[in-house]
Amino acid sequence: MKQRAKRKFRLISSVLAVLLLLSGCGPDFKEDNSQDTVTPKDDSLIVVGVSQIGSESVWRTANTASIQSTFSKENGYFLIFDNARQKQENQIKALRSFISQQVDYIVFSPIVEDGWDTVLQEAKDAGIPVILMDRNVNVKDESLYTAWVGSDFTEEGRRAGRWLSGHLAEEGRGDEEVNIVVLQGTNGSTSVIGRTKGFDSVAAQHDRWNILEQADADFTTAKGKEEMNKMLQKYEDIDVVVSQNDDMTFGALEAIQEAGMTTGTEGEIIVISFDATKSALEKVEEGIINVDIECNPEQGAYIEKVIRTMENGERADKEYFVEEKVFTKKNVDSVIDDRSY
Ligand code: GYE
Repeated sequence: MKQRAKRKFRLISSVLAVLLLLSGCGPDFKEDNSQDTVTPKDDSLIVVGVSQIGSESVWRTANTASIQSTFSKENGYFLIFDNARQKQENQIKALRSFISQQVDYIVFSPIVEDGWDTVLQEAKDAGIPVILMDRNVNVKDESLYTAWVGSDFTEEGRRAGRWLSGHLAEEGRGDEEVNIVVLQGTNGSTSVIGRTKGFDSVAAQHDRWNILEQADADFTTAKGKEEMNKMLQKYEDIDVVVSQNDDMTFGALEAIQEAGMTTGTEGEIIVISFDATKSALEKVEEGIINVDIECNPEQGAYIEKVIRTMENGERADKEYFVEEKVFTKKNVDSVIDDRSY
């Protein structure tokens, strides 16, 4: 049997086993049964197992949509999709299930950077290439994954810092003391590590920028609101909120409004956000959010390029950076109508 045909055979048997388990004839195999359980009829389909972090943000939902539309049957793929609901242990389980199903490729977005060596070694031993999407891993041996596709998070953080520096200078406030609070996303994730490092590197060049606190708000609106509320009670004079994604920004905006304060181009508090989803860009247009640092979730095509390269027997690059911009009131109109997420 050819390699792919062999894999298909194993896949069909494993999918049958999963179906049995899901029908109640065995232990609870998966928390999420969103994976496609239809066996591929066509042996030429490339089988891709995707482990997504969860659905914590609008960005994440758009990222999932990009994957699902790229790895379709029409495009020659058989997609097995698993939503890990914010748990690393669920991602590890999903990866192991992809390995036992002998998929052709594993694509996954690691929730945090640490803790992947063992399972990635298992994938490598099984001869299955792993492509990292969005976030990165911290592993001793980089050959444990084939390629990474995502954003330059450190540059995103620097962009936020550079924008703030330019904005304060434009307003003639370049010499003033500036009090900054930061809402951070999932602790230990690449996006948080990079954005924090990038912003901090610019802040370090400004003696009068005081970062009062960096609070962990998990990339969600509810936590963004909760942490912002606490900081508003703790600090009297907040000049800038740096919120590491739009979902947390929405929570922060609610908290600020409820506290009777204003934000944005004409307001008391400067708001810097990340992601640039449509609803946040509308707030940029209204002048409620000052600037949104784009993070591009449409990574499906980039990942497909990696797979096509490998299918052609060529070596893929180790890193692929997606394209991103910075949006303020001045240029937001150029993108807002075409934003699908
Ligand atoms: O900014 C946030 C999401 O890792 C880039 O994760 C991603 C981040 C994104 O939930 O909204």
